[in-house]
Amino acid sequence: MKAVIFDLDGVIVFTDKFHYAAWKQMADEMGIYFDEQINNRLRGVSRMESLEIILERYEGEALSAERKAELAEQKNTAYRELLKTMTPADVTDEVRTVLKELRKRGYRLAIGSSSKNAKFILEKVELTDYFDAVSDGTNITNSKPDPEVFLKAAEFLEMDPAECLVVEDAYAGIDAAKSGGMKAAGIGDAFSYEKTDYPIQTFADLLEIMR
Ligand code: B16
Ligand code: MG
Repeated sequence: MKAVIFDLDGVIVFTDKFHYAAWKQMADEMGIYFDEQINNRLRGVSRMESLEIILERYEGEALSAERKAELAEQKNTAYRELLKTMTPADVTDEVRTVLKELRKRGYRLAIGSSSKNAKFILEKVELTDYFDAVSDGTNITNSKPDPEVFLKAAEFLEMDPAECLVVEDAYAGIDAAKSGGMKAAGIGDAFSYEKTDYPIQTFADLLEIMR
């Protein structure tokens, strides 16, 4: 393997608490039940698909496509306000050290995130320069478990998918990596997923895989 493609939320940073707070605000206003458990199902899932999951509990009149777009926009505005509070301290020393070491070893590094806010987050935590490429929600039409976001990342890096390791926390992300012909390391939730090639307990375990 010659390159590593990292998922962002749940691997490099932990923005799920902000997603939760922003969706919760929208759900409360709409009178929709929403809790942390439902929020877990939104991991790695696109914004509009996340909205559909939340709307499973909606009991009012059918919503038009325009209204749904409006709700997603309302959530994103609240979410971006929360993202503004992020600083370099939101990335652990372990993550920074491992990224630097992988680069030193000659690996090409990319981000493969479903988020349309990925570049904004990388700027806030001052990680932009650590990556050779960013593939995110702004350059794809199909989100995870479709492999598009990772295939694009490989393309941006000028690598063959078989030369890439994907690091993911979500089942949908592991599925995406595997159907794209890549190897997958699973952290957090994805640690115990049977499709994960390399279960990792901590980020630093990557240094054992990528020798
Ligand atoms: P946005 P990842 C994903 O990021 C999040 O895990 C998921 O909860 C979110 O809905 C999705 O990005 C879209 O985010 O609304 O910012 O475009 O894990 O793929 O880095
Ligand atoms: Mg994730």
